[in-house]
Amino acid sequence: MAQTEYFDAGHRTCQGCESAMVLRWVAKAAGPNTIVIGATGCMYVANTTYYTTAWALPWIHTQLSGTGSAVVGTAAALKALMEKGKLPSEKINVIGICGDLGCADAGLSEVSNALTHTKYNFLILMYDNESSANTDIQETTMTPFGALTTFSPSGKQIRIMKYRWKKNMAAMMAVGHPEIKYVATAMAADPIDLYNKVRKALEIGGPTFIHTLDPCPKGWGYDPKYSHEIGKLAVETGLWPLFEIENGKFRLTGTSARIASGEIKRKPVKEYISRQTRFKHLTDEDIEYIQRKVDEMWEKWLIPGLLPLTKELPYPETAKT
Ligand SMILES: Cc1ncc(C[n+]2csc(CCOP(=O)(O)OP(=O)(O)O)c2C)c(N)n1
Ligand code: SF4
Repeated sequence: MAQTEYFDAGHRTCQGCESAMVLRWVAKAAGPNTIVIGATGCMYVANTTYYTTAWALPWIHTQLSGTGSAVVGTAAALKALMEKGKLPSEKINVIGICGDLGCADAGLSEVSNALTHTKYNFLILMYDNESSANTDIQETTMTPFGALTTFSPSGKQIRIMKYRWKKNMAAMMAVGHPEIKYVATAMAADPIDLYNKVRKALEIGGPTFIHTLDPCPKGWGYDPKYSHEIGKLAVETGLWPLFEIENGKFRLTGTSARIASGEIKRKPVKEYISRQTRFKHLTDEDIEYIQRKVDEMWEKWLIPGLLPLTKELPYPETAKT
């Protein structure tokens, strides 16, 4: 594994920021022949303050929803310049990095469009701190059920403002783009798994997509020293299944694979939820609801984390007649 850091000291993310750790591992896995494209968000603002940057790689800033077009444009330009002999022919990684708002909400159409451009090679990495963190922890479609944000406070009349379930982004990208060769979920608390997935995504060719879950001490409300522990709990409780889909083949990885094989048991979701102040207003009943949803995903879904069709596929009554 490379010893050199390509995302180094000098950034201004909060102490314990797991998104920053994700970038560190992504940069390490990608190496020096890489162009990084980043959408506005914490990972732009904190990493490229005027005249300073933590990146030891060429870096492009794109507007909030522009990741998809910027990666396709960059990959296409590199390909054309190499074909015309204006650049030496070599492998240059193109990585687009966007937050959950910039990728799953504002930038979704561009990311989806980019993932259909099969003749260009690039990776889109969505770092998911489950909020629009840079603009002071606002709700996004990736904010989990019940979480407090500045847009979803808890009040006397309404306890839970974010009552909708988190969008299943990696699944959407995998199922919705049939030609994509690599889709994975990951987290910084399992860096080797993340490193290997980034390497695979960059080697396999064509557009690829990785979704990381990134604990954010500021938005989630815990002491920064627990970031890795909180990330691991998300996987151990089954809330965040780690998987990869390589050339259409699904495989759970790490702790999630051990849960699926029965080697280890899922921990109760309460162990994850009770550690974060964003869930402090939830009652036991609310937590039981979350537990039921997670149990359903593991026990009834065709593929945990991916295919929400239930195993007992209902046979339409009309088909019998
Ligand atoms: C079109 C547009 N709308 C709003 C903003 C303001 N804005 C800047 S960063 C940001 C939040 C981005 O959230 P996310 O993509 O989840 O990344 P994070 O801040 O969590 O790292 C917003 C709303 C903007 N820059 N451009
Ligand atoms: S607010 Fe959260 S995502 Fe943003 S820099 Fe701080 S810890 Fe990282």
